Amino acid sequence: MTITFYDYSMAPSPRRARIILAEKNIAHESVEIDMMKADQLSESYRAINPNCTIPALQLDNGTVLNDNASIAVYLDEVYPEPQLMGRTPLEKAEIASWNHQAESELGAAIPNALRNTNPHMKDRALPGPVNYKQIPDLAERGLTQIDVFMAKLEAHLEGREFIAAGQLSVADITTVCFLDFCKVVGKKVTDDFPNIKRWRAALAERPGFKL
Ligand SMILES: N[C@@H](CCC(=O)N[C@@H](CS)C(=O)NCC(=O)O)C(=O)O
Repeated sequence: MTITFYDYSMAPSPRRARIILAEKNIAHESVEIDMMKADQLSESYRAINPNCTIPALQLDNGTVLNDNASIAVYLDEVYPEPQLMGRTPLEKAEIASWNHQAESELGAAIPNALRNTNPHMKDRALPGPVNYKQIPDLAERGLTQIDVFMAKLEAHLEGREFIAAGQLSVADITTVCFLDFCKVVGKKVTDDFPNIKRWRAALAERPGFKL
């Protein structure tokens, strides 16, 4: 049995795991779960990942890891080169902190901005098996949060090649995936953010980030 990666090429969350698989050069098969056809809510995918979210990773022993948090931890332990979550306690702490900030401040802001007004996402304000009503005010707050995060990241990247611990890490991967996806809500990295542009351009040279 091989490792099977449940992916959706258009979405930012599976891209995070896709880049980790590429950076570590891990052999796997990919299965596309087409969100445009609501495949993530199908009975067959629900049996794999009851959270109805993408990504999921089925290991060669059949175990399914059903979110980025578990996939990143598992892959970094079992395929330690390159180490993407830090080696020393302080490196691990710094990377975890920035990964969390990227998820909770940027990653959460984009779906809030996207899903709370879009008529195609009526009652789908949050991913997952439960339907939630839209709250339009959250869309406005999400757009503001994106601006605030970009300003914080710009200041943080002054004089830094990577976001945390002086090395490529999941913090860079998470942040790139969500920053690139900001275009869906009309936000992009402008010339006002030279440090973010420099950091993003350097990462673009890595094959995994072209995926
Ligand atoms: N905590 C999850 C969140 C994943 C997530 O929200 N994925 C989105 C795609 S970017 C999804 O599956 N959405 C399903 C939906 O909108 O119904 C993780 O990062 O693994």
